[in-house]
Amino acid sequence: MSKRILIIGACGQIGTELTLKLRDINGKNAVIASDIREGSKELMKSGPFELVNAMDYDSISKIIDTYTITEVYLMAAMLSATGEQFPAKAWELNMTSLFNVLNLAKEGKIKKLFWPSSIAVFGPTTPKENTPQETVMEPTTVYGISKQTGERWCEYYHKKYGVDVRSIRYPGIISWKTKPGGGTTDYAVEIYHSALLIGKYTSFLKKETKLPMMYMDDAIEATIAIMNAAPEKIKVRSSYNLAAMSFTPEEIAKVIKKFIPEFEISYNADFRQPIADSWPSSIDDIRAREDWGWQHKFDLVKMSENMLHNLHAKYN
Ligand code: AKB
Repeated sequence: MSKRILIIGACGQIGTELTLKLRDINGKNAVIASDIREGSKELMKSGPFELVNAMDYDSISKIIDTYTITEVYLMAAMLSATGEQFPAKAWELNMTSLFNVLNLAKEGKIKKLFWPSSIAVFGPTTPKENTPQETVMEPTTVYGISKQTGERWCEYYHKKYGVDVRSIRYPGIISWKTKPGGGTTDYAVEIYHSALLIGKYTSFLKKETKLPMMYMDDAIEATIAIMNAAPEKIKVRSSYNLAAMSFTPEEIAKVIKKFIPEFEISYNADFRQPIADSWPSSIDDIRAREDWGWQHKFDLVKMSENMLHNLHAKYN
C-alpha cells in the first residue's frame, strides 16, 4: 500500500512547513492537511484540507477511512505559556488528541505515528547543561506534564500493542513562515520580526536565560528522518532528545545587531521567566545521532542570516 499521510494541526507553526515539505516529497494528494481552522493561503492552496477537531475521535477515524491514511503526524497541542493560563483545557487537548491517535493505531487503522514531545518534559531538578536522554524529569508546567505523560503512554502502546509511534523532544523552534503561538521560546521568533519592523524588541525573558533552540529547516529534517528510519533503528519509543544550538536573548540580539546595527534590545521578564528557568540550557542528543543519524545544519549565525533574509523579502 502506498504512503498516505494525515497531518492533524497542519496550520500551526511546525504543521504548516511539515505539510508543505511532505507534499513536495510525496505529492500533494498523498498528504491530507487538517486543523480546527484554516491556515495560510500557501498551505490552503497546496493540497487537500479537512476541518477537524483533534479531540474528535470519530471525525479523525472517518478521515483515515476516506483517504486510506497510513501515517499520522499529530501536531496539535497547547504550548507551555497558554497552558499555564488554561491548565484544564491544555491537559484535555494534549491528552485526548494523543489517545485518539494511539487508539486508532492500536486498532490497526494507522501504520505509523509521529507525536512531538518537548524539552518541557524536564524540570528544575533535571541537570541543566547537556541534559541526558534518561534523567530526572519533574516538569512544573501543565504542558510539560502532558508531554511527559504522553511519552510514557507512547512507550506503553509500543511495548504492549506494537504501535509504531516515533517522537522527538523539540527545543524552541524558530521559523519565518508561520508564527508560533503560546510558547515560552516564542521570543526568539518575535525578536526577528520586531528587529526588521521597528528596530527594537523587549524580551519577556531575562538577558542571561539560555534555552535550547532549533531552526525550522532542521526540525522538519529531523521529523521526516525519524519517520523514514527503519523500525529497528528507533530504540527509544518514549521520545528522543534533539539539539542544534543554545543561546540567550542577549546572544541572539548581538547576532541580529551584526545584520541590523541600529537594533536595540530591552528586557521585561514576565510569567514565562519561571517556565524558562525550569527548563534545560542545553541538550545531549547523542542517542538520536547514533540511532538514526541525526545531524543539524543551522547554528545561530546561519539561522539569523536566513531568518532576516526571508522576513525582509516577506515584508518588502
Ligand atoms: C514552548 O515554548 O512551549 C515550546 C516548546 C519548547 O515545546 N516551544
